[in-house]
Amino acid sequence: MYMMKQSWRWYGPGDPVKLENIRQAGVTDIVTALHHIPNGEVWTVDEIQKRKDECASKGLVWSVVESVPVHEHIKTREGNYLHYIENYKQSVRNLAACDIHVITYNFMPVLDWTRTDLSYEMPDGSLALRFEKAAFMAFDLYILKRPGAGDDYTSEEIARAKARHQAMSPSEIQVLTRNMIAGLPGSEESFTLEQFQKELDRYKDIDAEQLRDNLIFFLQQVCPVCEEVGSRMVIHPDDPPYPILGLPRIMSTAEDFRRLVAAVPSPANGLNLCTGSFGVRADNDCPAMMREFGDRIDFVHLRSTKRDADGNFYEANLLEGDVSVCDMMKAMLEVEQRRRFNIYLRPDHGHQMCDDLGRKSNPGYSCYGRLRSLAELRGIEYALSKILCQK
Ligand code: DNO
Repeated sequence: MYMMKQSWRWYGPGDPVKLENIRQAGVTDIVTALHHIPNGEVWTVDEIQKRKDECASKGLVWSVVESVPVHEHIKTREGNYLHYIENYKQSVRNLAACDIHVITYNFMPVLDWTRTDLSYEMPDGSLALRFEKAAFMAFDLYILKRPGAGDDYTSEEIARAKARHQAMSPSEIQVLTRNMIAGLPGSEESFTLEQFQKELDRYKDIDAEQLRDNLIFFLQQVCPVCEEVGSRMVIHPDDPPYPILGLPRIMSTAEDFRRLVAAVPSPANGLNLCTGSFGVRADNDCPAMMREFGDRIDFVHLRSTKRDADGNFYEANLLEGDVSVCDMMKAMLEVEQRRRFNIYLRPDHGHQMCDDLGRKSNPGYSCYGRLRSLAELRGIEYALSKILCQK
């Protein structure tokens, strides 16, 4: 039977979670990136191999990249974008030379994933990541003071944001600002408020259709190289999956990926199905997406958010959120048997809990919470595989 390859995101030598601990979590594969190489530069075979060897020395295989970042000039198609695309192709070739063939990337303008609160206390005392709509709007309207922001919200929302802002202490404002723009782990950029507004301004004339065209252009250049070396680009969805701060978003729904495949049918055009990101929208059905796009999904992030009617969401215990993890795992197992392929699966953001509380960690990427999720996923897979075998 084809089972998932259990993998774990590791931020490299500076990650407080060590490779030894990861091995004890029972995973076989590492998901990582060369975060020390500036965005846009080529990843050399030497640097890639060095990291690979480090993983191998602890009995682990680096098999998935998350991410080779896409330079902002490629997203806006200006400046040195052609040069950056050439560099990207070379990194793809070099990764393949080191036997790494799954490459995660995203096409979110300016910001990668976004949360307002990195330590939202759960009833059991563990800490979760949260997106609070009123705090987010307060940041946009009253802290960043983005020109035109008022047009993006209803008057009721503006009133909520205003009340929320007025109730914030200076230190709360500082923390919120840092969470929004200082870059969460994996984002390759961090900004001051002024720099941030300048970055947003670069997208003034780029709407969703233009951004989509730029993504298509990028893939048209990179996919042929991937085909040559047997690799696949897997796009990570927008998080949260809708436009924010006046920026366009183009990978938020099944229809977005359908359109991308229609424009770039290359088999190298793949999806990193992140149930946590897509799952924030009630109209995204993750197991159905797995069944529809399964041939192009080599890598899955498993986590589950809980949303409410006010547009807030928090990252719930894996089995208690809005996404049906069991249905998702079943769809994955079925795709694996059909494709005769082992999908790479990693537990995504876990709660900060147990000994990780009070210890420095990358938000969402402390050890115990992910260990808990992985154990649950492994149990579900084990049980489902037994049932499927009996049929
Ligand atoms: C957040 C991550 C994202 C993801 C990138 C992929 O935890 O899932 O930062 O790595 O969007 O390019």
